[in-house]
Amino acid sequence: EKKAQVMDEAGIRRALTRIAHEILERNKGTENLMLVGIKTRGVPLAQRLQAKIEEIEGIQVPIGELDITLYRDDLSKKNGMDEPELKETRIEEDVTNKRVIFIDDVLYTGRTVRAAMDAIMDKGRPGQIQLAVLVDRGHRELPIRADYVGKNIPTSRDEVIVVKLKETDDEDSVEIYDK
Ligand code: 3GP
Ligand code: 5GP
Ligand code: MG
Repeated sequence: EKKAQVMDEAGIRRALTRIAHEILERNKGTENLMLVGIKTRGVPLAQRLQAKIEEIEGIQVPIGELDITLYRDDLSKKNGMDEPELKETRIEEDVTNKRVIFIDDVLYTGRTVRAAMDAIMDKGRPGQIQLAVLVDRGHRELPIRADYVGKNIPTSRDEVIVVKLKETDDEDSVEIYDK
């Protein structure tokens, strides 16, 4: 059941424009930057940030993607615990000494990001890893935080944030639903 729309198309666009500027400010430009989208919706968000950074700086930063999916086995189901696992990596550039910025739609427990850090560190030694998310809904289970946040949306565990993007859905919106 839908409870509220918290971001519309213009709100998402403004949040991504701000995050693009924050990324450039914090990293003093584009040197060694690499954007890595976490599938599904982190990938179009990374592409949009890449385009905005190019508009601002005239430089196209490299982009990659990780597919991390919740993995359920009998043991973890019993405990009600799902662990995210890496399914696929598409990162062409060498990550060594790069400033890797993960991009995801929603940050929740932090377990997906932990799996993403494992995956990237298997490929080399990044100089830094940063995290940008469109929505932080709280309820972290690990000591992980985002460096760039579109919007903080305090939620209960019974709620779910539905993120729609034009590239994957019919529109740009962020809505809160009851599970
Ligand atoms: P995404 O791949 O675009 O991030 O996790 C798979 C999909 O399920 C996600 O899409 C996400 O939008 C959606 N989803 C909605 N609620 C939840 C949730 O509570 N946990 C997870 N892991 N995914 C959720
Ligand atoms: P975490 O691993 O931090 O618990 O969850 C992060 C991942 O799960 C994100 O990639 C995100 O897609 C998904 N996720 C968790 N909660 C939600 C939610 O409420 N809405 C959406 N859209 N995705 C969620
Ligand atoms: Mg996601």
